[in-house]
Amino acid sequence: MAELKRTVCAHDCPDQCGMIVKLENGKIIGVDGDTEHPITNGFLCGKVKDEWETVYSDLRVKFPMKRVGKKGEGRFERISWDEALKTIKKKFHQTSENFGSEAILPFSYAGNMGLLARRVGDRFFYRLGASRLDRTICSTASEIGTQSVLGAALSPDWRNFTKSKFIVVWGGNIASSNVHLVPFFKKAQDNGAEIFCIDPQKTRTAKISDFHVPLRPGTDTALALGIIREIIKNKFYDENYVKNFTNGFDELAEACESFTLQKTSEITDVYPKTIQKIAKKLYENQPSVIKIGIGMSRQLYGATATRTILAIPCLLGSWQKIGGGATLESADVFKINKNVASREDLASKKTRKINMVELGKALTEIENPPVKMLFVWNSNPAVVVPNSAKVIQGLLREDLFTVVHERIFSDTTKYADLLLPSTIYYENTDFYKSYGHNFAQMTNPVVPPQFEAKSNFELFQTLAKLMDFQEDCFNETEHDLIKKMIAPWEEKTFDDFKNGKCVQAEVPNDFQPFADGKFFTPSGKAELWDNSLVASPGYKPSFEGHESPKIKKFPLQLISGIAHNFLNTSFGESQRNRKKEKTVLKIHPADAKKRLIENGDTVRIFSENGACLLTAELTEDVREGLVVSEALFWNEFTQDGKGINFVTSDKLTDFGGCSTVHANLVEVQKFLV
Ligand SMILES: Nc1nc2c(c(=O)[nH]1)N[C@H]1C(S)=C(S)[C@@H](COP(=O)(O)OP(=O)(O)OC[C@H]3O[C@@H](n4cnc5c(=O)[nH]c(N)nc54)[C@H](O)[C@@H]3O)O[C@H]1N2
Ligand SMILES: Nc1nc2c(c(=O)[nH]1)N[C@H]1C(S)=C(S)[C@@H](COP(=O)(O)OP(=O)(O)OC[C@H]3O[C@@H](n4cnc5c(=O)[nH]c(N)nc54)[C@H](O)[C@@H]3O)O[C@H]1N2
Ligand code: SF4
Ligand SMILES: [Mo]
Repeated sequence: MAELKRTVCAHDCPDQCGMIVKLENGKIIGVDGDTEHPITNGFLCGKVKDEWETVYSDLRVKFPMKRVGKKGEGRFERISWDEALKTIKKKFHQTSENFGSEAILPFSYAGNMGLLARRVGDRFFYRLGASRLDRTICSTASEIGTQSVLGAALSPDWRNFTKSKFIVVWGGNIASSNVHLVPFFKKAQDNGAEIFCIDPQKTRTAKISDFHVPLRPGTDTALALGIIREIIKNKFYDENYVKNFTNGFDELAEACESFTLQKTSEITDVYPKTIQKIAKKLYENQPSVIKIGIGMSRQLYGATATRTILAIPCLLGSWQKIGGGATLESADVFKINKNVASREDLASKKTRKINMVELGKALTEIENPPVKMLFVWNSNPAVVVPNSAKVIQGLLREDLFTVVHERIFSDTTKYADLLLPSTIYYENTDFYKSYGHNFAQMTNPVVPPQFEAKSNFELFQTLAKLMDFQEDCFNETEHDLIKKMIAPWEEKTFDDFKNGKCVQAEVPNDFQPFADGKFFTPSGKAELWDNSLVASPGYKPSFEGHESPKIKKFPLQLISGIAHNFLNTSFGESQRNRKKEKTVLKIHPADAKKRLIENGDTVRIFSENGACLLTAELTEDVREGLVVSEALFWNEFTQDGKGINFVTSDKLTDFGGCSTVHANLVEVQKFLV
């Protein structure tokens, strides 16, 4: 008899789908989208449909293991949990005694988005006195840009967008990265709304849009200022809203004054008429909404670009109509007490912070103390971190002791001295809040942990006991901690979550943040210009852009946006998914011709930083001067063992210390064997 159970897709995806899992004799036999989840609406993306098979497969790390081969070879021998834990304890003590506890570096990101899975490691490492990790690889530029204008990351309910009349998708490839937002936009389109897509490449999203605006990478601030100038010049802005609910209008008006249609067009390569058209449609076809991608902010001035774009709905007052405004992230709609999980108060001193984007440098350059022990979970740094050559050089160090807690054998596990088996989300109790929509959900295990796997939660509670940490929190169960985290909810309690159904944040169905003009900045107003968090929204040419002196030597701009059939590196383990993706470099035929490159040729792409081999795909989907390689193929499955992050740099954004994986000047040449 088949049995149905609920769970949540734990991948790092804003859709955070509710899932219905089908079991027979206690074993998973299939999954589907939850029809009762208003955003999932009964369908899952193609990536996740077969992922449950991994639960029972040999791709999994099933038991604790120790390295028997050379670092990087990936040869291991099974050991007991008891032996693994004793080794870890000894290494923690030895490292702390010989080099100080800051020689230990925790490294994790978002392999599993459960709040417990992501956060419980923090309390353990605070208590241990380890170095801290600044988790900046994805969205810190976008977040700081948002905070500076709005003071909170809030989104209108996605269902409102069926009522939108004009939609701009700005620097986000939602047809791949946010597939459950698309049906709401499509419905609007069916009702007559137009979708404009502002993206240097003709993505899947551009192809389902009515109009594609292929601007030059890194010039969004200039484009936004050009649009703002049109809005102000033509008095398209909402005078009342601006007067009552915003600060900095005069300064913004002055700053955009020089961004004439002509100048904006020269910088962005967008026709003056298109700039006028966007401004006019945003004003006339209200409710108008701008969907801002996170990807776009991984340019050198990504925080400034995000904040400048966000000034537009504040000028138009477009938040006021259902389906208007902007949508980026929704994290602040949930009243969650994260501190009870992270527990910074357990740290006896403030230890140094290491930016995760600079892992390569941290492992090869820093002293006092050098990193001697690396503890990785929930992440695949051998692939996801830019400047891979440095990262791998560090991971190969004989004097570095690396522990990796993973669900599958990955590129990173190859460098582990000690490998620990992690559960897969079907096996966990956890709590999930979307970062895109307004629903949260708790999960109960669908099946028990398979083999000898431990969840992140269980691992860190076990390690705390091993290290004799006496604080009460290390005896908490998952339910104890979830109850504490959701305590600030006013109307909902643990009982509302425990059956695993999705629960809406405490906002109405047709939630429109900022409709009432209430912003969450210190002044309570939308800050169009304030520079206390992010410098004033002025355009600066990017050192990795078309106005850089470097362009002579490296004339092409590389973007390595997301792949449709992977989720970062997840699903790269699946042959089925790998077959659907290609390790190609998309290049415009004119750029290929100049380099005597033909379709299907092996090419070498290189930057100041490093190089890798890809197969050329000649296509007009990328503009001249742009090349695109979709991320993130595992190093193992590339032609030369090098993924695209061997080319990208560890430069950081203007604010937020975020990665700049979409900002790279490169050159490409035919590879002759
Ligand atoms: N299928 C799939 N879905 C995913 C992921 C995945 O790997 N695969 N990853 C998940 C994660 S972790 C995240 S953070 C999100 C990311 O979701 P997105 O933000 O949609 O992803 P990106 O592809 O990084 O960037 C979006 C677009 O920005 C464009 N872009 C780059 N530079 C610029 C620029 O200067 N200006 C403008 N206007 N556009 C620019 C790129 O061409 C790209 O099409 O997706 C999540 N969903
Ligand atoms: N060039 C380039 N680089 C990029 C990007 C890009 O667009 N271009 N995107 C960047 C972005 S947006 C992000 S968010 C990062 C993503 O960086 P990561 O978060 O590191 O990437 P993932 O591949 O999502 O997940 C990492 C690993 O977590 C493991 N995992 C899953 N569940 C669990 C669990 O419960 N416990 C443990 N211990 N492990 C688990 C998975 O098996 C997987 O190997 O990459 C960044 N790197
Ligand atoms: S990866 Fe995203 S779209 Fe796919 S099932 Fe998971 S949450 Fe849904
Ligand atoms: Mo991300």
